[in-house]
Amino acid sequence: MAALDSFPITRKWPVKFPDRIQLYSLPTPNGVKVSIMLEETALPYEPHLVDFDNNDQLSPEFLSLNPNNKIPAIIDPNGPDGAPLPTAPLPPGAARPVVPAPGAATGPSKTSTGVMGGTGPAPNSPR
Ligand SMILES: N[C@@H](CCC(=O)N[C@@H](CS)C(=O)NCC(=O)O)C(=O)O
Repeated sequence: MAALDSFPITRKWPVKFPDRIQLYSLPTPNGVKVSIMLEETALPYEPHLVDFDNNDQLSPEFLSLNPNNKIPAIIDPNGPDGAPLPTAPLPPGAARPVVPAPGAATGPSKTSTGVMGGTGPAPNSPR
C-alpha cells in the first residue's frame, strides 16, 4: 500500500482512510462519472471536495496530482505501480483498467480522467 503522505495533495486534503481510493472531485457532469463508477463497483473510497469557487483545482497541491487542473482525479493506494497515466492518448489496447483485477494490485497508482473521459461536459453545462 502506498504511503499517501508522499502525495503533496494530501497536505491540503488530509487522508482519514489510507487504505481507500482517494477521490478528488466536485459534482459536475464529469465529476460524478468516477463517483458513480465507485458506487456501482462498491470500491471503498474517500471523497474530497475540490471547490471551484476557491479555485482548488488550480492549487499547487491539486496540480501535483493532475497538472491538467481537471477533476475528477484519484489516488489508488492499492494500485499497480504508482505511475500516473500519460497525458497523451494511449494506443489501442495499452490502457490498463481503472479497476484492477482481484489480486493484481501491488502498489499505488494515481490518475485523472483527463485521458480516459471521452465525453465532455453536458451541452450548456456551466462547468
Ligand atoms: N475529460 C475529462 C474532463 C474533466 C473536466 O473537464 N473537468 C472539469 C469540470 S467538469 C474541470 O475540472 N474544470 C476545471 C478547470 O478547467 O479549471 C472527463 O471527461 O472527465
